[in-house]
Amino acid sequence: MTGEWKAYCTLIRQCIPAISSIQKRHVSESRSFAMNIFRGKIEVEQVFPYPDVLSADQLESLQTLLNPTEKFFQEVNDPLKNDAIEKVEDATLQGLKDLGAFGLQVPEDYGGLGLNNTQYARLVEVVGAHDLGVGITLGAHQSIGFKGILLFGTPEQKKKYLPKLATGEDVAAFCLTEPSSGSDASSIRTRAVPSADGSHYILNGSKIWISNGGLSEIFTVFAQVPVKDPATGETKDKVSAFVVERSFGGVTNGPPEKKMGIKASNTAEVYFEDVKVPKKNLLGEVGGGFKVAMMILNNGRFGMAAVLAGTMRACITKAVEHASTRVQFGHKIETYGAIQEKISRMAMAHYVTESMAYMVSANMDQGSKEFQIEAAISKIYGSEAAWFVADEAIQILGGMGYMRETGLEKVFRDLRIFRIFEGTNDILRLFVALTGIQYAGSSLKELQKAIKSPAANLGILLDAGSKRAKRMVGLSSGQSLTTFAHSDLSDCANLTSTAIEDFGISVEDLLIKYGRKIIDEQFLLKRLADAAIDIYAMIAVLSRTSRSLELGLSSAEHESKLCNVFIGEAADRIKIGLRELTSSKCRKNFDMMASISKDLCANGGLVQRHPLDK
Ligand code: MYA
Repeated sequence: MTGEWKAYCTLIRQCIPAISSIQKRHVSESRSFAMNIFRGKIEVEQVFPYPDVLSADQLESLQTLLNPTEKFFQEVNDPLKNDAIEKVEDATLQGLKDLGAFGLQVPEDYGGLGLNNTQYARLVEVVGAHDLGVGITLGAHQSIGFKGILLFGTPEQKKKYLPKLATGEDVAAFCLTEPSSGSDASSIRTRAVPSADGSHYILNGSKIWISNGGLSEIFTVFAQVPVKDPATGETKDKVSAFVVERSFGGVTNGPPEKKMGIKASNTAEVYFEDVKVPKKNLLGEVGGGFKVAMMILNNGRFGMAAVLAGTMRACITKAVEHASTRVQFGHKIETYGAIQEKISRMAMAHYVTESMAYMVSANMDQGSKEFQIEAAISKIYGSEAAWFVADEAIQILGGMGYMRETGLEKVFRDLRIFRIFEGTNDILRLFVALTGIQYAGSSLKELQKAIKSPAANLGILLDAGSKRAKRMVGLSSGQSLTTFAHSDLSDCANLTSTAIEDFGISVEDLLIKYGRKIIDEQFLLKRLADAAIDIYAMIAVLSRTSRSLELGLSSAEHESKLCNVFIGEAADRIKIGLRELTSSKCRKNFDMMASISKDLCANGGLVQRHPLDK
């Protein structure tokens, strides 16, 4: 053993108790690309080749839905009117129901359109291009409102509820958030206690900011339920999920909230007062409600990326239309570099979002169970990219962009919430970083076991040792994406491979340095998440562009330009971000920022004296 390798083994041994506590459960080998980059490993199964899941028949049936949906949004739906009256016009709502838009993923047997995730993504893109207020009405209903019944419902629950939900006769809502429980979802106070005869639960509590709260007949409600631990005999409250009907009695709602955007969608408080919920309306297992909530949210998040890809497409069309007709200083503004940079960056942001949305939806359709990091990344990236694109579109249109009639002003207001709901981007960044770190921690634990009995685990040790040794002398571990990517993109493939390797090393170093305490290092976790997001963006565009080149698509050359610029810049961003994880200058700044923030909070606002004050 070399001295450095010995030192490494010692470090691993020292930090194992800490790593064990991060890794709360056994994490089996994952096929998820995003999960594996935390181990510095390139797992291509879900990303190369770019997944193509739709059969010719599925594509054809999708097309037969796309045309009428597009026509409906162009001819019937009036987004500015919906926004002004703060509801979706009744005729529009009925039209959407007639189109089947309330039951896109409900199996045909229950009266829905039976679309898979990829088909759903393509249809909601159309909605996103026209009216996000309508999108939230439809999304809150099916993306989260009754998704629990689809995922976890018993055959009886499905039979009872899905047909009316699919037609839109019944509208659904997802009731998780409470006044004292937002991001900290497991801290809800709404409670359901079993009745004396055990036939039902009595539900009490209130939920806030519930999309469709004032329109719904069916609610997926999360509540604390006393659960006895069979091992200890101790009773503790655990979150459980229920399907609650308004008709049970005791369910009421507040008035529609006044919001910045998505005004056409209904948002209201929902109150549950001594609601008798039959036992058979439990969704999933007693005490298993937190996982039910998380799975519903995981399953819905890719839809946001898809819907927002549609929004970006529409914003870009408006911006390009203006740039190619508006003349200033004697030339069309599209000829100026300042505008060209904006348009190309908007196109890249859209390309990444679209590539992510369809990669995640395809992985889900292929039966992957591990897409939670990817789905969270697509939501974070999509919501920030759409904000950027709408902002730049307004900037390109100038004064015209600021006017309500152009439609961008509404889009901008509508978009703001996407960085907040379905998990704030801040909390999702922590989720991405910590979930990945937990997975990486499990591989270090394996290594520690191997160190204890080296003879039996020579393979693991040699592999880890040789990777480490190669890194120490500045050599790559040898994993490369060049064999998977199109040969025209080998530079991009190399940059992506290097980024993954550097990322894995950074995660390992952080784990060794901080152990369990990494959980409290949010300045670092944010940077780690940003790098993970960029890496997933890189792989999504690398894979998609490779496919376009392979197929000889007419847009392949253009896509190749998007891919090259995006990956080149992302690689630089990652280097900077990873350097910040170990930089003492950055550490000083993080500490100082923590202190600045404390000063403000203690002072109730800004601390410095006004420049005019003596
Ligand atoms: S709905 C409200 C949205 N609310 C949220 O998203 C809440 C955000 N908070 C959380 O997600 C959790 O509380 C966090 C964890 C992540 C902070 N997948 O100790 P823990 C497991 C699988 O870390 P906490 C809305 O906005 C974890 O591994 N598992 O938990 C409507 C652990 O397992 P184990 C997960 O610190 C908007 C256990 O849980 C996940 O308490 C309307 C405990 O973990 C996960 N994600 O918090 C939108 N997270 O014990 C409309 C945790 O086994 C939709 N775990 O180790 C529009 C869509 C557009 C479509 C348009 C259609 C037209």
